[in-house]
Amino acid sequence: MFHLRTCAAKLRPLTASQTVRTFSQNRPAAARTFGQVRGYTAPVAAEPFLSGTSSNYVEEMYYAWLENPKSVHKSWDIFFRNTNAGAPPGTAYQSPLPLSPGSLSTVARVQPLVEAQPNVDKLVEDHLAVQSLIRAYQIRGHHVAQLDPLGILDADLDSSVPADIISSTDKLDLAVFKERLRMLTVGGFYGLDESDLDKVFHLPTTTFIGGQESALPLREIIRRLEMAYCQHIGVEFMFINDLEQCQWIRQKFETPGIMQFTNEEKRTLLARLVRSTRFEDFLQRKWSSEKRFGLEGCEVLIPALKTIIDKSSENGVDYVIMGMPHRGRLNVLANVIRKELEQIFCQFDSKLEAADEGSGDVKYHLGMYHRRINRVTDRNITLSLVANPSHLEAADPVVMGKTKAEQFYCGDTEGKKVMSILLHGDAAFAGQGIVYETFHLSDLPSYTTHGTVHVVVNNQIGFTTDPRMARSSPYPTDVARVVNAPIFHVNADDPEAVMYVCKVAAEWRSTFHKDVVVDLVCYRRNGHNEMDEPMFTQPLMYKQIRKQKPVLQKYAELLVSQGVVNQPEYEEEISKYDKICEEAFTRSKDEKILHIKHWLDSPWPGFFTLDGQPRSMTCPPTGLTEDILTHIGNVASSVPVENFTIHGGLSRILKTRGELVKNRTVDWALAEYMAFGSLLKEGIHIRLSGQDVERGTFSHRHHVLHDQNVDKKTCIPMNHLWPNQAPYTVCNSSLSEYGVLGFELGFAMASPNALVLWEAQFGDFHNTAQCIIDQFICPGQAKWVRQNGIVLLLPHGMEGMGPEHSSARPERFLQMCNDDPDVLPNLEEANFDINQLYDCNWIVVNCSTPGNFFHVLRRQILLPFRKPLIIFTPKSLLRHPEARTSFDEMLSGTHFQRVIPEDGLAAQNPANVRRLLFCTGKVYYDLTRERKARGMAEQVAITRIEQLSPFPFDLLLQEVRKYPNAELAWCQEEHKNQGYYDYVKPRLRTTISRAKPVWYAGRDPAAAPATGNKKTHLTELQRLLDTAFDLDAFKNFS
Ligand SMILES: Cc1ncc(C[n+]2csc(CCOP(=O)(O)OP(=O)(O)O)c2C)c(N)n1
Ligand SMILES: [Mg+2]
Repeated sequence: MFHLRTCAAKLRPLTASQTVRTFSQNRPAAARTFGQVRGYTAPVAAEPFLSGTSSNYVEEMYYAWLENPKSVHKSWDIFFRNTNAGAPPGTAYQSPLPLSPGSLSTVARVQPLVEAQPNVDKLVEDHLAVQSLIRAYQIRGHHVAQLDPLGILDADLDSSVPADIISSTDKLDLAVFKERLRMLTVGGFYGLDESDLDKVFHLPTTTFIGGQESALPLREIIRRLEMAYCQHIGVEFMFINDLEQCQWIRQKFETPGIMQFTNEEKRTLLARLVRSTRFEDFLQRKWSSEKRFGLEGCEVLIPALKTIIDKSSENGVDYVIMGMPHRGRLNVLANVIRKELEQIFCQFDSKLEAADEGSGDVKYHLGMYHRRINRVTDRNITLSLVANPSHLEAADPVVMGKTKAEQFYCGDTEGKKVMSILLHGDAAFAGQGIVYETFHLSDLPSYTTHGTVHVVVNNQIGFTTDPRMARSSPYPTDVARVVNAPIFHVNADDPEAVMYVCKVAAEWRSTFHKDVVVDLVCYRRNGHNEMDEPMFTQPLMYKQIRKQKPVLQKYAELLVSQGVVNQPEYEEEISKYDKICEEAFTRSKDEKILHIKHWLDSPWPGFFTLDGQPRSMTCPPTGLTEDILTHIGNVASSVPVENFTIHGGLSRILKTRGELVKNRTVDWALAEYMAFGSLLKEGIHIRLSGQDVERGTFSHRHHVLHDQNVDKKTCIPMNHLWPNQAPYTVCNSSLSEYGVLGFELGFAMASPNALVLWEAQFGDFHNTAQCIIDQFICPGQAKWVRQNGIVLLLPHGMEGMGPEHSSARPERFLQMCNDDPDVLPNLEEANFDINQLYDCNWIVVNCSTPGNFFHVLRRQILLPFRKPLIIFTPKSLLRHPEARTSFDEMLSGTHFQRVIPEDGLAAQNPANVRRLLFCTGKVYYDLTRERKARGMAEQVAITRIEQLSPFPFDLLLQEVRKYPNAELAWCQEEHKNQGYYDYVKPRLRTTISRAKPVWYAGRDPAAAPATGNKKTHLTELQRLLDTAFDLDAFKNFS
């Protein structure tokens, strides 16, 4: 009786047809399940015809019925159906039919009770409850997983405990499982009670906890969910909007027994932990007072990265580009990228001199590039760690851009061969907005790298700041949810759990080509650096840390206890690596000089000579033949021949372009077209990126034509210029400056044979990308001996549009130029102009003509080296009728003019010239208009400085000498404390050996870049023009 009722209770939630299918396939499993519930104690004495001795018989009947309901007598069939459907005790049984053929009423009497079953509601409710319970674990299980090796914060700042799956905050106490079970059931959240624990429930298709079984007792369901979601791995993924992806993850974490490692794998893991741990120990022993930002407390990072790389290599990746902050960087260089140890150790020697040009950087910022065989997969693998500044997370978009470029150059359109891994600190990952900007690039067609694996060294502290004061989100990784990236939190003191999530992360990336995050919840054994005292600020945490056994020791003990290794083998592994370190240390003493070049993250093979020098120190002329100019001009003014409806307004613009070509002239847009189109012909890839660049903020460019009737039907004529031309990429970016400029800088790092341009919507917006400019573009070569030819197009000009859209802040770029204002260089030197360019940290220009803009873009590629190029570009000049250039100034033999000298009446009779005005950019047109209006063409000469930096001392000296009787003045439309004045004035004075004053005609100093009042703007302009042409203006100052 007792036992049978157990059967009935267990059967209840299943329908006969379902059980037949499942149980007949898995008879042994079913039998095992059956056995587990024998102890069930529900009151079941209600079936009058059953006794304890008949239970075996009933059980047999039951199995037979499961196999085939027709194989048992009809009365048994009805009985099992009824009990299965939840018939209350005593009602499931109905007497067999009489032997004589029955009347109709008899037949009616033996109809199964199922349809009329009163407990159907309960049955459905229980089933739904179990499904909800499973879902609750999938969604919130990570909140109760044991993630924190210290058992203090548990990585999850959301202190509320999910009412449906947890009862205690003491997550390290294994007894919690029992307690949770009790809370779940007794008065629990889902209306289940303790008596339901041994009932068997059919599992939904959205779980894999059943393994081969499709039904399990509730107790086992909960146990398995606990195993999958509440141990050392916390999986956050249920926010992902894609069912297939969710199923994939569930399968990876729920399938019973899926987390298995061979002994070989365990030994490899131990060996990697040995290296990681002993490397830091070695540095600590040798240089105990040096900052190295050691990995102690997260030693598992090294095997974690190696696992990601191994698995990715196995899946076809042969180039991994990495970016990481300070923490554990030396260890990664040594043990992941395999930089020679002596090269690392000699960085600690303060007596070594630097061998290369440049000022260098501290050892924990340097990059690296290395090609080797992956020992696990036996495949070639190239690893590159991008050099980075101190600014945390700033390298993220740079790594992405470099990855995109490497994918582009090897035709890897799906990211199967090249991938990136980004490492983060917990505080920085949560705090820095650039992380968010970078995530938003991850799925954009022209920016995607088809998935990045993010690894967070979550030591639960940022310098001295507790996470509770450092972020508002429960986890430091919540930012990744925005792109539906799964997040695997893992207790870093469980190396096997870490290895498992790293494998899954790599598989995820190679399956779905989307970002994924591994959150290594660990601790920081020392202070922020090795000199810091952490007890000042985190006393309790550090008391716990002092008690914490190192992970290597814990894991070694585990493997010894499992018999996977023995103690001598383990000790041998340690002394082997210690010996390697000692030998390298001895060799490092032979190093006489430091070579920063050894730390280059992006070599450009073939571009330089073998010893890293430019192949020449000349630059060919940048002009083109008339045919080429005409051909590009024609294409630039064309529309697709067939089936393409172009906007009427645009066709007028293109027609006007056609007219310009016919007249052999170019405006700004056409000049840019000519430069791009010709470089594409020469095999140079061009990539123009930024907000709204396809059309151009000022609607002048129109590089992408849109069919007016068909969505997404576009044409990029630039890509149809020449047979076998290089591809042209023009892409509207997300509304980000920091992220996108960083990305383009990274793209430009990969190859010298591409013109990579970033255009700001208005020049001043570059200030939200200041970190990329200050930390990478300006000093990049000096710090990391790495050249970069990125071009910044910064719309600039005082046009009465208010303070925000006027200034690209030229003063900032000029202030950061490395040429000496007080020293006149040797102007007689051969190739003075090229040498000057070679020595500068970046080139700053403000072109006043389209033709010069064309030349400077082409020069950027024809130079035998690469320097960043900052161009202040015009707004109103884009359509100014005088801002045109004839083909004649762009033909073969012509070149970029660093200075455009006066060529009017004043130049014909220079001795009569009373004033030589120097200026740059658009104000030139205001000045010439005013000069004309005042009839002063003979008295005032106007010379344009087109290349501000490096400063064209040579050409300007010629200009000054030409006008011996002229006083000199610098004229700018910007305010005096802004613009170019502070840069130009001392250099002009140096040019003339301080023989004359250099006067100023321009706006007064101001806090804002421009007035918001149109009238004031015009008054200021008139005033500066008055000063420029008032020949007595400076009399009283002389
Ligand atoms: C953008 C930026 N702001 C501030 C700092 C100064 N700083 C250096 S390390 C650090 C704490 C970083 O904490 P976390 O990201 O958790 O990395 P951890 O040092 O703990 O590995 C801070 C604030 C910096 N390097 N970069
Ligand atoms: Mg931290």
